[in-house]
Amino acid sequence: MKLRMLLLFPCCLSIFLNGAAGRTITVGFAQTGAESAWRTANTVSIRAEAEKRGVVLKFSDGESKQENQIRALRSFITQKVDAIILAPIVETGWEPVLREARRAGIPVILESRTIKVSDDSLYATFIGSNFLEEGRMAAEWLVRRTGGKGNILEIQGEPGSAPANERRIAFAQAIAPHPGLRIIDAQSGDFRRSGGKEVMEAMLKKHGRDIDIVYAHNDDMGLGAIQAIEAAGLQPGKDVIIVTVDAIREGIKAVIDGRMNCVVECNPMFGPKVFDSVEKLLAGQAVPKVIYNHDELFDATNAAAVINSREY
Ligand code: GZL
Repeated sequence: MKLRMLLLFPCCLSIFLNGAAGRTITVGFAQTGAESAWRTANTVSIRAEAEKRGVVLKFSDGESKQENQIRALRSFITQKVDAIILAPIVETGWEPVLREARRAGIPVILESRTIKVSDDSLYATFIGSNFLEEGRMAAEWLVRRTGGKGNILEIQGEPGSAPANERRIAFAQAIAPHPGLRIIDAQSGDFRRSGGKEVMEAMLKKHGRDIDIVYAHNDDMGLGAIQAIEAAGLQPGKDVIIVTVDAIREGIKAVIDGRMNCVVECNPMFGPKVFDSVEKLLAGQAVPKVIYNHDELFDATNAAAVINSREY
């Protein structure tokens, strides 16, 4: 009877053959660290979904260092986990350890950041936002708001990370047709609130009132920049236009209060999508190479209407 049932339903057969039927699966999760409120929310979403699905999650905090993440992946391979989730801090340097995972037959799901590899079969899928689209959305909002004029300070994310690289590239491309909008300086704040504050303090000393606009690659750095702008006796949102990415609740609140002007969403709450992909892969089913989350944009016209419904 059982074999006939399995032959009738291939998906059951593949789950049975994969041994996933009824067995508790173990997943290794190499997180970047806890650099921002966005990251904290992302970790909460993935941990909660693992709990909900009865998955044993082995969590590693990379403390913002790639070598820690590579060490964690090697440990997961030794422990023979069923799947690996990786939030790659930077885009490059992953091929050797991903080849080891492939040799061990362990699928790797990238979440929240992409990588550059010569062979994209080294990972099963990327789940996260389209950072190029986010950079374009931020730039196009700014063009509309400023009429294409103003000096921009860019406060960038972690050097070498996909979101920092792509938010920079797409933003620059989108403002290029408007020569009145000029990036007069740029520096990394590492996606950290303290980094945004320190960069803003230094740039106010260097450029004074020549800075009309701040484009920060995430809300945390934008919120840090606000602290420095206010400490300098200026009004963020008025004397300096602030455009950021993430749309954490505190960022949307700053838009409502007029201290920031535009936040492009980058939703971190995709734990369910991650584990849907894990389950499909372990059942021998194909998953798309890229699974993009949908991102909105919030400014003074719509921030108040959405803040109470925000998950993070
Ligand atoms: C985006 C994510 C970025 C966020 C930052 O998917 O990797 O890293 O925009 C976070 O807030 O630190």
